[in-house]
Amino acid sequence: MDAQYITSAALAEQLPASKGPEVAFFGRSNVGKSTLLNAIARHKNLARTSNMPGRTRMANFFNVRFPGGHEVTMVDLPGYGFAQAGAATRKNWENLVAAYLERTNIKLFIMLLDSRRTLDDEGLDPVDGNLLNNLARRGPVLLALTKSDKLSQRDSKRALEKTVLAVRGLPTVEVALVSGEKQTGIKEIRGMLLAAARSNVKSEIGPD
Ligand SMILES: Nc1nc2c(ncn2[C@@H]2O[C@H](COP(=O)(O)OP(=O)(O)OP(=O)(O)O)[C@@H](O)[C@H]2O)c(=O)[nH]1
Ligand SMILES: [Mg+2]
Repeated sequence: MDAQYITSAALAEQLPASKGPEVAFFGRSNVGKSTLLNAIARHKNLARTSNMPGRTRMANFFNVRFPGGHEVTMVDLPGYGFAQAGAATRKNWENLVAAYLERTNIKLFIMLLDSRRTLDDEGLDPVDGNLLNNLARRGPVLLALTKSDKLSQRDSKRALEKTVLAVRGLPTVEVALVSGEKQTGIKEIRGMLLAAARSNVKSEIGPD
């Protein structure tokens, strides 16, 4: 598959017009969104990664094209929950995300959570929980537990089990362990992207 940067939007008004199926990536600052996007695209630097939380303040759009021509857009939404972010930054995030969620061409939400957090905490914290509920109401969600390479096999299994329990009331949510570093779960996500890309194919039977 082939991936290419299209454009970025800092404000709702800058969002590009909907064009074909999209897969949207959500998650806290520093959770590993850009790293995951790069791993999916087999590209070292498609989406910029950094050690500085809050680096990506824009929604970034990337076009993915599979052999055979099916296409899907990956959308890297700005990270949330950055402790030092002020009220204005938070408001801007809310506006941008609310405008983005108006789109009807989103086939799948991929929400990232740090696998170590889900291991420590009792359930999801309210900020993550609210976003997950909101996304799960709108469509299928893959809850991706990131940086699983930082946990032992035993602990990552526990993190997965705890998270599955925490979301058992949400039928549209699926949970998986991922690691951009170790390529865990990446093949499966590529498969989901291809399914989203294919969903765009118009039925050959029916009125024209
Ligand atoms: N060990 C390990 N480190 C990771 C993984 N994914 C990301 N990281 C590290 O976590 C830090 C943040 O990663 P990013 O991909 O930039 O995170 P982000 O979610 O895009 O962050 P913002 O754009 O600021 O919202 C970087 O130092 C990455 O190298 C992973 O799977 N394993
Ligand atoms: Mg990023």
